[in-house]
Amino acid sequence: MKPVNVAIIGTKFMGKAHSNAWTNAPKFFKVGLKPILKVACGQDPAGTQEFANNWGWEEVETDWRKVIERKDIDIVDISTPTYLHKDIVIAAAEAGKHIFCEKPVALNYAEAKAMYEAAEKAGVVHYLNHNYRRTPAIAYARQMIEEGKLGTIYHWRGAYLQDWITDPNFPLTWHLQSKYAGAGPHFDLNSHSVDLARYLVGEVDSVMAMLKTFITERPLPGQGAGTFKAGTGGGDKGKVSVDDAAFMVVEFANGALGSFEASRFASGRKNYNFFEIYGSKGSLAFNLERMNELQYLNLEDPADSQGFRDILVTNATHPYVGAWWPPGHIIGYEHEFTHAVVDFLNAIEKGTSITPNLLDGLKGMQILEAGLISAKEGRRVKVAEVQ
Ligand code: SOE
Repeated sequence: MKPVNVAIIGTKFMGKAHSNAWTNAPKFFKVGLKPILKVACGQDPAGTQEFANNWGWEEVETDWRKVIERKDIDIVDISTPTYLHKDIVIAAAEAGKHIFCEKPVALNYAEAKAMYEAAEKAGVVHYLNHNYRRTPAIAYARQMIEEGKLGTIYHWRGAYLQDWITDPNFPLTWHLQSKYAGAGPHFDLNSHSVDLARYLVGEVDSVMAMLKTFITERPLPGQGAGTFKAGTGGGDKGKVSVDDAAFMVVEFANGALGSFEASRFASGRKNYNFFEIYGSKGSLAFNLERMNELQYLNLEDPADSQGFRDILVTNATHPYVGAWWPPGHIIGYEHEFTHAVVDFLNAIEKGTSITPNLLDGLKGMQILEAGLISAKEGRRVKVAEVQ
């Protein structure tokens, strides 16, 4: 296995998920390239050192520009909050590094366009981490759709629901400020659902959306824009500048209709990434909180015994599963990231591209930005209006 040096920028939730994936990919899958966890970069020196010790990164750095300048780095993994994506991606591309970038792609369409163009110009492999495409049940859903099992698709019904900010005293972290996050669940969660809808149904032609912020002011965080620690700002509050919930209805280019619900105010729903697809020959339903299962209804089954069946997507013949455990020994969230790293390393080795990438990010952002315009102006917006 030829070694490739990886630098990771960002050491929080996604930094951990990605570190785990870089470590596990060559252990479970046959890959031609061996990722070397070379350098971890974070803003806080002590925290970054602890992160590096725990996950096996050889060195630490606190300035991402110094990481990009290093000649020995082949891959830059961007696990930072959204507002840093554009500058890091463009700098990494110009330095000829392959790019593994977290979602949502950027703060807006213009940034996403600049990022995509820089990566294409540099000829590097670029990947945007909409990890759910690599859930085996979802990859299998795509296979079933390609085999024609659903026939003509009529409806996409998607929902991505969470509840982690229902407490009005939850602090004003970076996720709740548009200058850091771009938007609320409309970008954080709808970006995932839009990516899955594009993957499974097709391109979106027009959008109507409504966004809502329920809690408009929140306690200032104790320290730094990204901390989850409770507010200690002596009662000071700041303005929430993103949505708390974002609902959209869309028409796909192929004529199907779709709906998307994204919310951080759905009490009891932790990471409820759900969709149903209805077609002329059958239907599919998926919920991430039961991620090893795919529900399938076949309209060719006899009417009296017809109904949704639960497919346990854990056979060696299902996508990615053969590398893990015997049938029925289920897998989890973190495996999606490992699958992404495997496909990314294979793309670099073979000199091919991988999806979703920065072009998918750009196309997804075009749909999300059409949603923002629709919500603001109260009208149906053609996706192509966003340029
Ligand atoms: C927080 O809302 C979050 O971590 C998202 O940012 C991720 O993309 C999603 O996979 C889980 O929830």
